[in-house]
Amino acid sequence: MLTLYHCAGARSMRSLWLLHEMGLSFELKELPFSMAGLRTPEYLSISPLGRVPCLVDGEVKVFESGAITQYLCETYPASGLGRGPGDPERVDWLKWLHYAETMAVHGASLVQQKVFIAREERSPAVQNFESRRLAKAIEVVDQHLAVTGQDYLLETGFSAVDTNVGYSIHLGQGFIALDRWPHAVAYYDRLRARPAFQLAARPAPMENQASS
Ligand SMILES: N[C@@H](CCC(=O)N[C@@H](CS)C(=O)NCC(=O)O)C(=O)O
Repeated sequence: MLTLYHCAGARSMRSLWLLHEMGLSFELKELPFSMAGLRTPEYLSISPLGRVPCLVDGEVKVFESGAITQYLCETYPASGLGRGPGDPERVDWLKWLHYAETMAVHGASLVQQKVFIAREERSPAVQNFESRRLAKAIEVVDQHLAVTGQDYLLETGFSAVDTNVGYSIHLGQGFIALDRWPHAVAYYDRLRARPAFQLAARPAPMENQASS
């Protein structure tokens, strides 16, 4: 049985979205997004920094959302959402998988700057800098889609890397209006229309919530 540790709206949404896209059955443990919720001895034994996501598959414990994407695609290949060694799209698949995190660090920094850090300690300079770097990162996706004319990141269509990059755009659009990038807007709309995205974006039902 697969178990995913998740906080609503966090990077674990990538893994939740992918699990739904793959049609795998899993148990969802939703944790409160707080020090108390994430730094319990039980959770730290699974995820050493006490962050989400973390996936447990029998004896296997995987943290890092990119690694979870790769693990799921390689261990449960039937969905066809991965691109393994030897596949002509392997390098592009890996590139976008890791690029997703390059994008997300700017969004995460903005979450800290605009939500978690005490008002008097927030820095307009850091907020400006991170916003500009996030904008550049979104522009790269927009330009890729414009030049290739593709609906998704890979030529052959939707794949797991769209869940990783798609989440980063989902996070980023909370801080930056996307309207200057029409191809990124169309891409985000396409992703949002997917039932699996909608399942991952909604709050977890009570019976799926972890007791800790
Ligand atoms: N690179 C990691 C980042 C994990 C991460 O920082 N997750 C955030 C949520 S988006 C978290 O758990 N934050 C809680 C904390 O830092 O205490 C991944 O992609 O899984």
